Amino acid sequence: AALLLTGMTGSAGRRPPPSGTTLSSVIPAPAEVVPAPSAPFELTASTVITATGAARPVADRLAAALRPATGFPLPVRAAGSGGIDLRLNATADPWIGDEGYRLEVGDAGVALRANRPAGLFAGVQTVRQLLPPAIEAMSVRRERWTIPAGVIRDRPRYAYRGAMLDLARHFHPPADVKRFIDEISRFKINYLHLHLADDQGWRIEIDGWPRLTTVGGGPGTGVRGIGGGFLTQDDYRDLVRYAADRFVTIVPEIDMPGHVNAAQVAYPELTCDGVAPRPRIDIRVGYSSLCTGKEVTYRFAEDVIRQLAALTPGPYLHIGGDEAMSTAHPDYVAFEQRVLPLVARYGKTAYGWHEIAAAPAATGAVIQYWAVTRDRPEVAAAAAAGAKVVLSPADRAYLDMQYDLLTPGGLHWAGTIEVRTAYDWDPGSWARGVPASAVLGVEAPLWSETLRDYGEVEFQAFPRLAAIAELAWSPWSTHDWISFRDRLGAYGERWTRRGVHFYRSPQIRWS
Ligand code: TNX
Repeated sequence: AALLLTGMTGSAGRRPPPSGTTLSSVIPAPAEVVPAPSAPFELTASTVITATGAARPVADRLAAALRPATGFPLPVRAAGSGGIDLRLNATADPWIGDEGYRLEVGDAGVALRANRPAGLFAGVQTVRQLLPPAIEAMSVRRERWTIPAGVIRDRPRYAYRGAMLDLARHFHPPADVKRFIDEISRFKINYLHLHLADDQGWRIEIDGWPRLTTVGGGPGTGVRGIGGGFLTQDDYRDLVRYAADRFVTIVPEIDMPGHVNAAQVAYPELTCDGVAPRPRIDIRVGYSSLCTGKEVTYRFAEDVIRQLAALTPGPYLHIGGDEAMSTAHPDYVAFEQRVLPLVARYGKTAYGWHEIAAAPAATGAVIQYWAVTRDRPEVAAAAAAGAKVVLSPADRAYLDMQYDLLTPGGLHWAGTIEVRTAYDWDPGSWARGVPASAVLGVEAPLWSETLRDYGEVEFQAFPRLAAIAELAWSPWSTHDWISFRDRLGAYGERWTRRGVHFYRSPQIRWS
């Protein structure tokens, strides 16, 4: 089947790959890698990229990614040979599914095959990592642009591979969210959860409730004028489109019934006594609650859910539910029993932090497990009754935890999380009583109490997000700290070339 491997003799000795990049250098680790002992493929000034139909936009994106550093024209054509060929439905390989791909590289060409465009996009991310790190340069570099020969067959372990950005505690403008989408999509992350409202700020325009953003779009936990802002619904639609072009689905979250102080400052009728609380800029949690006995609460919740559902092409709508310490337990359960079904009424699957497992209606929901303990019997019970679980244990997956007590940003209430701690755990067997079959995926949340600018977002997210992405994509059989550590060390140069402000963990030998 190795159709493209024509150069088995001769040239291999004279034309070694110029970088240390091998077929096994990729993050997240592919499911199957079979290197070939032949010469690599070499991208040249005459290389053509070929694709038709729905493969075409993915091919265009690949060409655009490879042009700046190579300086080659890399035209995208319907037909041709000897170049990089992207094709859909050309393999009768159900194993790769909707998001997997098959990549074959020989000195005579590169063939990327998938069943769906999402699979081609994933394969393109692999191709980019197989080229020398200089491919990330913004201007032309002289380099041997080789791709090591062999075959990769790949598909994700989990359907849900997520990152979360908290826009409430500090607002981050759409341009920064887009840069974040660019970075996460390279690691085959396919969901971006946006935490759009909290005690300190409300960041998404809602028709009929204008004060949510005009009053609630303030500084959050920011100081000296930073931290404020909000997304109009048009901004939001534009982000949804931008993400979709990179096969990332946005998951909106409005946190209820706790974490609502900003909404109550704007609309005092959402409190039980009708008195507006003071705006909050501190980082405490657990003090606010919607008034679960008032009908206006449910009109508010329904307006928000209906509008977010209409803005969301993806399947999930997150309604928070965490740390409702100021809501009496029976009121909390009653609230969730009314609000969880509202999400379904507007055509979405409800998604919430693991506390929602206390409500019987959560059996139809996705539950986000953030506990630092591995024992949450109520989550196990909900999973047994049909709920799906996304793993985000705070002591492993929280990107806002400090790396160690000396690193500048972040908090440490769930401990410190060095790269190895973020990497060395198995989401498939983490939460006791939650069977592997109930695990929908893994998400790395980035809360933003301390994040004043995008550089600080990058510093908290990278390199740990690469570790979480590998847990979410790669089969457990590939899990290997030494291998990951070495691949990550080599990846560092790519972040450096892109100007990504990542944490140079002392656990890693950076290139
Ligand atoms: C807890 S964990 C929160 C957030 C904070 C975060 C800070 C969870 C679901 N809620 O409100 O931002 O800790 O690490």
